[in-house]
Amino acid sequence: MKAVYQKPESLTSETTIYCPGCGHGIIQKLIAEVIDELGVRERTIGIAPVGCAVLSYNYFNFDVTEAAHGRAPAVATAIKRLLPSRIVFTYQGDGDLAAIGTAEIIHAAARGENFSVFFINNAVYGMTKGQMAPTTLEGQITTTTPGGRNPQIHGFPIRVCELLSSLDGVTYLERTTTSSIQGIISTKKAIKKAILWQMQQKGMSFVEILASCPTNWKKSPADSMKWIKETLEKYYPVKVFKDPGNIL
Ligand SMILES: Cc1ncc(C[n+]2csc(CCOP(=O)(O)OP(=O)(O)O)c2C)c(N)n1
Ligand code: SF4
Ligand SMILES: [Mg+2]
Repeated sequence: MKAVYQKPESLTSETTIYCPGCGHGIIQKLIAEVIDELGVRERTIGIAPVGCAVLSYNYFNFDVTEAAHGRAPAVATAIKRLLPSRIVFTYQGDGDLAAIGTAEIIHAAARGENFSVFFINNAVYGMTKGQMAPTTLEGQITTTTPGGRNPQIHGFPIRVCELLSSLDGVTYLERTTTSSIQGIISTKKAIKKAILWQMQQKGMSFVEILASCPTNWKKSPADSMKWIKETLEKYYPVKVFKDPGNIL
């Protein structure tokens, strides 16, 4: 019988801890499919974050190491410099990358480290029950901003791609979304481009992916997708900031 679907070899059979409708499950499957399609499973090393994706090493069927909160870019720097033939990526949430790990990512980007970053922006600290993240929108209600994020008190949300776009070390930079089938297809293309770009040793490849956290947003999975499209994408436009050209 013809198989119409198979679990990617780059995913284990482990059941994830992700809530129904969570963006992490979608994105990790896309990464696994890309690694399979490029035939690089045996030489891929992922760096897991602190956040809901902390147990990624149980889900990916290739080498994955853990890093202290926000320090994945430092770990990736060391691994890639010591083992340049490996495919190395960090997988980081907004709390991990844009709060506690801000200095790490900016300096790794400025140095033009030759690894890929998958930045999962769900606008909250998911794992710790939905506190305000640097990417939480103005007016967004979280457990630490019960009256809505107020820039006068909490500052303005950080647009990470726009911030990194001024750094010459980042040579491929794109923001994608998971709010629709088309968005998910584009996200997979961006993940593939990032890995291919790394293989050409052209500097840091960085993909920000807008993703859902239905549990902490207190929305159904379907309403979460709608909220990404109608609200999150307004502040964080889906866009190619630095284009490596047609490398797929
Ligand atoms: C040094 C340190 N500080 C704080 C924490 C608590 N902590 C765990 S996960 C997390 C935030 C995770 O948010 P994010 O990176 O956005 O990931 P998500 O769960 O949303 O995917 C924090 C603050 C920690 N584990 N270690
Ligand atoms: S809390 Fe949010 S980010 Fe964490 S697994 Fe659940 S839906 Fe995903
Ligand atoms: Mg988050």
